[in-house]
Amino acid sequence: MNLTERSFGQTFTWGVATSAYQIEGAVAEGGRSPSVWDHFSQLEGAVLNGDTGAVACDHYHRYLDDIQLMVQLGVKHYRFSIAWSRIMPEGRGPVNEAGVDFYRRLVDGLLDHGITPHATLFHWDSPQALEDRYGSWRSREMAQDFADYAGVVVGRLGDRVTHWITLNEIFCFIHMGYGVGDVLTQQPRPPHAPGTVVERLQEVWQASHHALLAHGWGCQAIRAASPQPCQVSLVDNPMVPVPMIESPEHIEAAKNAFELVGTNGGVIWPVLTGRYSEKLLAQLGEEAPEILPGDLETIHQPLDSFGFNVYSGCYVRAVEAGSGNDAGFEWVDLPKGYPRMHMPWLQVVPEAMYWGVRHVGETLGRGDLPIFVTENGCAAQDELRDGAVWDTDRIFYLRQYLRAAERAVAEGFPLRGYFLWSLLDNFEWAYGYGRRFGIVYLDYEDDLKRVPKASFDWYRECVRQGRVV
Ligand code: GCO
Repeated sequence: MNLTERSFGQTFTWGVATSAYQIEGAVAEGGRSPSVWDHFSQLEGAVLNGDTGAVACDHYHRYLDDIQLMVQLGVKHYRFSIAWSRIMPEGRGPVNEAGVDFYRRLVDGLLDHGITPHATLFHWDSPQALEDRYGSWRSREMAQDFADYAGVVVGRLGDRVTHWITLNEIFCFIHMGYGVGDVLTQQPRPPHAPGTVVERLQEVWQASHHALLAHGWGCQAIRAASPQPCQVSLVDNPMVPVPMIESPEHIEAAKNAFELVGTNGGVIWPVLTGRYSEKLLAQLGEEAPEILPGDLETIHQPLDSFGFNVYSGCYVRAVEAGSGNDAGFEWVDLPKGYPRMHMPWLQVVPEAMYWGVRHVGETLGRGDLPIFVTENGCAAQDELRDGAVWDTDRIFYLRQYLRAAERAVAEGFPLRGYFLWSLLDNFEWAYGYGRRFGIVYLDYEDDLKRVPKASFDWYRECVRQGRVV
């Protein structure tokens, strides 16, 4: 490969990503009502150091400065999320126009600088009012309320925004937000909001099914409300089985694993194929969700692209002959010294970028669907020294993943864009501000001053040259 050519081509979408609760702050301003994350983060022990998103990066007030950072970075695309409880404080019914106006100002600021907005309608911060009303995703009503909310937003911003994402990562807000345990004591509390303990796994999968319905009805609401042609997608973080060695038998094993690992068979299978994985349903048995007639057709909406969030992966190998293992794959446990970034689950597995794209195309048979990496990045132990952060470890991580993305593009897979997670250090959910994912350092000790890291300069050069540097 000629090292100077734009290996990602001229039309590749280079961007950065954030989410509302993680960066906005101003949680009680402009008519916003509490979200489940406002409530959850105030619970004793829920978030490291008792951190909350009350102030976060103060993006609500500093969004023009942050847009200037994107201009400096040279990106033309920005993925952010809209806080449902800024738009509809009760979760349904009355619309808070001041909340809409904030996003109108943000979007106009982006467009004024030639940056295309990509709006995620739900990135976990649903109104606490709906948790109080019917237990959020435990109720099928949540799906309809989400669709109504989506219609309200698109009806007001659809003249400016043409790239819409329904939900971000069902696994995280359902399968980490609801857990099986002692309902009376609500222990063990799940690590994500709403942090609800249920009696049976079936209740978790039923909530997951309601989220899929929200995606389906949400797609329909977006298309009905948009005043112009628009792009609609789902963002998910499927677990990615990576062959330990790229040989036919281990590749076959990875393909066998894709359907059964994590929640893939219960999320991207129904969304992208119109059916739950039969193998998963067989495994779940009585714990499977109740699927009403028409549900699968609702869930399986035509999409303009798939948003793929990728951070790590899992290695698999071929089954030993005569082992009696009929799953068609074996897990390869990571040795304790395996390279990892600053999160317990963030093992460095760059091939997950390539195999995730390939599995969606080949294993799932959706080679027709454009894919955007809507999140990739890492937490690192950044240190501000003499006004600089030389995060060469983050550059190492990102360079390896982007090289794997380059391979997917070179092999003809429909990878069309990359959004780095994240523009700013921000509220990292249960880890609060104790984990830094940004390419811009937030100085929490000095008025949230923004300090571009070395990775910011590196990413700017990748974007400028259209390749991995
Ligand atoms: C996710 C979320 C982000 C996280 C990021 C790092 O993928 O979990 O979309 O909000 O902050 O991934 O964990």
